[in-house]
This record gives sequence, C-alpha cells and structure tokens, in this order.
Amino acid sequence: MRLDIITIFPDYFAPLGVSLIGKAMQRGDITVEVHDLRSWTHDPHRTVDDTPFGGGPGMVMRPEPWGEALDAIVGIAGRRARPAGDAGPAGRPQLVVPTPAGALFDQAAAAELAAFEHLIFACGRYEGIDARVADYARTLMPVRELSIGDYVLAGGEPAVLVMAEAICRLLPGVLGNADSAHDDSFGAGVGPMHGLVEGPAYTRPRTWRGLAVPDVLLSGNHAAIARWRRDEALRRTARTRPDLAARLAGSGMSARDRHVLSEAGFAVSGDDVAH
Ligand code: JF5
Repeated sequence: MRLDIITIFPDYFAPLGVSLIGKAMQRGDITVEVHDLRSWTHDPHRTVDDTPFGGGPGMVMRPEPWGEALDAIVGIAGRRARPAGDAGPAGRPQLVVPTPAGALFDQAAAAELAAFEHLIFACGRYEGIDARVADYARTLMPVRELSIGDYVLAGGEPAVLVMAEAICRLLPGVLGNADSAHDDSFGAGVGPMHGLVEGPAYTRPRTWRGLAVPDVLLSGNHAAIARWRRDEALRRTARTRPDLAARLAGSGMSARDRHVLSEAGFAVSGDDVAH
C-alpha cells in the first residue's frame, strides 16, 4: 500500500517510522511519502492561507497549492507502471480529508480503506481547505471527508496518524499475529465490527496483589470462556457505551445475550440466535 500525505508540518509524521507501520515500511509492504504543501507555493512567504470570503474569524487554506499538489501526486501515481488490466479500482488513488464535518471514521471505514492500494491524505489547518479543492479532487478520484470523533483539532495531522494506524494494521502481514486484526472477537461476536466493546483481558500471574484472574479463564472450557467473554463484553458495552447497546437489537442477539443485557438495564428485542 502507498500512502501520500500532504501537510504543512511534515515533521508531524515522524512517528510513522516506528512500531507497526515503521516495520511494514522497512519490509516494503507500505510506502509513505510525506509532502510539504508549501513546496507548491510560489510567493516568497510560501503562503497557504487567506481570509474567508463572506467574512468571519480565522483563515482558509488557499486552493492553488492544493490543486498543484494533487496534480503532482496523482500524476506520479498514474505514471507508475502497473500490469495492464489487473489494477482495478483498488489500484487508483482515493483522497481522504480529515474534518470534524466528515462521516465517522470507524472500523468499517478502516476496513474499506485498507482495500485500496493508494491513499492520499490531505491535512487541513485553520478553518479548513477552500471547498473547491474537494470538488476538483472528485474529478480525479473518489474523495472521503472523514471525522475521527466529535472534537476539533488544530489540524488534520493527528487524525491521519490515527487513520493510518487503524488502516495499516488490517493489511495482510502487517500485524505480527495475523488473527488479532480481523478477529478482535475470538469467535464470541465481540469487537468493534459487532457493535460491542471488548471485555477485560488477563495474563500471568494468576493472583497479583491479592487480585485473582476469573476461574473460568483457567478452566480450559473453551465454550464457557467464549460465553463469559461475550457476557463481559455485553455488560461493559451497556455500562460504558449505552449508544452501542441501544443499537444491538437485530444484530444476532441470543436469549442469553438479551438476559445479560436486561440485567444490565437494557431491554433488547429481536431475533433469537444460538451463542
Ligand atoms: C481540521 C478544519 C480539518 O479537527 C479535525 C478532526 C476532528 N475529528 N476528525 C478530524 O481535523 C482537522 C480542523 C479544521 C479541517
């Protein structure tokens, strides 16, 4: 996978060189190019912003450097040799623009983006990027405006670090343990793709500072362990994510699931599924 990142703070992306993505880069599984937006300015002050039409506070990013940046990066990508016919839509670039006004970047969005061979990330600053940049970019490639959550950052850079990690850990071979990426679930139907948060995890020692690991996890009874983990995930979801718990109806709740949820204060109707 190739990631191009356009930013006025290239140094912000030093962390991509370490940990999971850094190792994948060393292996050549991921290529990251960080581009300084100011390299596509032509004035002595390398200006990237201007005052908003219509008035109001703050500054807006000028469209001209963005247009040149996208032309250059899409041009580079288009010229790269690809075997004729087999690239498909996944081989063409996709532009991702972090913004608090975007659709939510969740695990499903991460999985969708992980299927593309080439992602371009545009980091906005100030009050955002002139809206015509996204309109223009849509003439070149699919564009997704995405939010990592309901808060306002000073720029898109930290959102790109978050998205890059969530996407790249899904790539085949990037995570050490090939199972733990798409199976944040252990077969118990738990995990972000199932609308449940994870329950607690434990390792050795069996007793630590007087606190014991739950007996069921040491029982060797895999069905009982899966059931206990699902119960804990349901209870924790009810406690910390009532928004998710309220949406569980119809997503394959068994009678046991509904019993656990009702004990936690949630009435869930719907299909009866074996777990
Ligand atoms: C940004 C204008 C982009 O603040 C964010 C953001 C919040 N959730 N997800 C992304 O992005 C930076 C700020 C202002 C455009």
